[in-house]
Amino acid sequence: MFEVIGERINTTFKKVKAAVIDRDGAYIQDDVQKQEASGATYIDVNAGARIGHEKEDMEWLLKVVQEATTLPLCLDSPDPEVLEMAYSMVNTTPMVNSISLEKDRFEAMMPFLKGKECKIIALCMDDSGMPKTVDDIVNRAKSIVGELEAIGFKRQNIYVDPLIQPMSVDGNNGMMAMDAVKAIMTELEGVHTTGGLSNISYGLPQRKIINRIFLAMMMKQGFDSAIMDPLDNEIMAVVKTADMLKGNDNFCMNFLKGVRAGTIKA
Ligand code: THG
Repeated sequence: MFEVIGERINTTFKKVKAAVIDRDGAYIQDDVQKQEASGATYIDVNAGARIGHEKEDMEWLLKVVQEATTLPLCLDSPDPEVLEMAYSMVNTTPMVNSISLEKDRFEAMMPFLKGKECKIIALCMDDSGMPKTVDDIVNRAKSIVGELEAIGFKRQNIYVDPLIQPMSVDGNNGMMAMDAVKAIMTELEGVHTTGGLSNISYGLPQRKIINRIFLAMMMKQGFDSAIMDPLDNEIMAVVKTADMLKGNDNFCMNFLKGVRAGTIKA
């Protein structure tokens, strides 16, 4: 099944940031419930935007979010200390977002992850920066998956993030991500792939149409999860329709259910 990681509880959104500053739990809980009702299977929680307050904001958000849903959470921080605190607070096995090959982050995360029960997002990032070629991405994926397997992680619990970069920055970024996903899903059979879908459209107008079509193209390559906005009905229709076209929907039952519910329409 395609996993929809709802991206909306993130303090880069002005309204979320304001709600966090005001400790307005009702706003956060309403948003979480809307994401769940729209088909999110994980709720991403990111408190990174208020510099110096990330830990306390994350702690408050996790308490408030878990009062509103039993969905598993995607704990989103570059800071291993914040992730450890967040891990200790969750009621359901989470997705930890993320680990990378950057030395400081890798060395802090590995001892913490050893023996833990969780899913993990592995970024194809190292100290030399963002990947520049498909080979960069795939080599980093192999290296980080190997390291995680060595401490006991099963491939089914590893979500490789190829790092989707904007088309407005380089016209090759779309094909680079698509080719990388295909190679990762073939050469590291059993892992999942995920990533911040809307990165692709950053800096361009009409972002939603770009995100929707890119998702369909990525799903063709085996992309089986995304950090995205589940309140965009059209992109949720893309998820169900692409899954159906890939043959993952017995007798097109889910597609037909969506049509009858009115959520898939042309
Ligand atoms: N990979 C992984 N995790 C990630 C990302 C990724 N987590 C964060 C991000 N990328 C995915 N989540 C978001 C959240 C918000 C937005 C985009 C991706 C977003 N924010 C508005 C903006 O920046 O324009 C905020 C402005 C507003 O509307 O208030 O679009 O790639 N593993």
